[in-house]
Amino acid sequence: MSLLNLSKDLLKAIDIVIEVADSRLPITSRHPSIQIDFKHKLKIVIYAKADLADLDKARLLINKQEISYFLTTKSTKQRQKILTALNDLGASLKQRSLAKGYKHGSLKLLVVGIPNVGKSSLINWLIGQNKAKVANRPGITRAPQWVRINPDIELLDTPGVLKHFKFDPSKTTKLGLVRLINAYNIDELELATSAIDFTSTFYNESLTNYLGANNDISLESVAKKFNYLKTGGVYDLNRAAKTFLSDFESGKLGKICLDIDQLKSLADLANVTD
Ligand SMILES: Nc1nc2c(ncn2[C@@H]2O[C@H](COP(=O)(O)OP(=O)(O)OP(=O)(O)O)[C@@H](O)[C@H]2O)c(=O)[nH]1
Ligand SMILES: [Mg+2]
Repeated sequence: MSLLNLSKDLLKAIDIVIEVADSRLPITSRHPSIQIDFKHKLKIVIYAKADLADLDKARLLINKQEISYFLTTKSTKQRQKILTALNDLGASLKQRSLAKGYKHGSLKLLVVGIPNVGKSSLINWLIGQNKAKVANRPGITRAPQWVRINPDIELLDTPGVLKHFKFDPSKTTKLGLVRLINAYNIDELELATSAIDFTSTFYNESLTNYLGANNDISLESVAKKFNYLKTGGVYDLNRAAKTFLSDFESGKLGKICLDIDQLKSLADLANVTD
């Protein structure tokens, strides 16, 4: 049984697996077991939320051996290109089946990925209608649901499943920062401090623009910027943390690549192998 508890017959019927990941986390948002669970299926990786990502960095971090696309469902610009690619793949699979002597019905695609990466949004974007339920928190799609794109292609939307995986703390923080896991057990002040540290290390200019040039880089400066005061005149750091996390996640600090630290590891690796 695969991680999604799909039946063997259903799995057998699937022609292509579309793994959805987040463009801001091209490494960390990849599902830990999809490579193993679907190793014999044709796979496409869609890096969604490209409108929020520092794509120059993100593109350096992906596996070039895979068929992959960066896209945003906030614009229809790339929709036709993706539909054409799916149709072409479908046509070649159909031809292969016919050559082997059996009939191939409509192309069946399985959409999988960790929670909240944008699986249902991608499906709605492809069909041009809001059929799959979408919201900005993990756990929205509860059960697999078939959606037809056109007479030739059907998609199976699935819930983001991550139950049995334990990530190391740095990965949990990264996923929590872009709301791909519920970060309830991570302290909000701690998470916001990580967001500030990350931004000041890798996107310092954006942070300075956000805070105003004369402010220190701290949560207190965020509270100052918004004039968040508690009774007694002390800065309300919890409120500042909430605002900063929301602004960070929604792109108000600019386009980011949260796996940017992995570029250094790649560069180190290149130096070793040189
Ligand atoms: N900015 C931006 N937001 C997006 C994009 N795609 C999806 N979102 C937002 O991401 C959030 C999650 O989207 P969903 O489509 O519900 O994600 P999901 O992977 O189906 O989530 P689960 O069903 O909970 O696993 C929603 O708030 C979407 O509006 C995108 O390309 N750009
Ligand atoms: Mg969903």
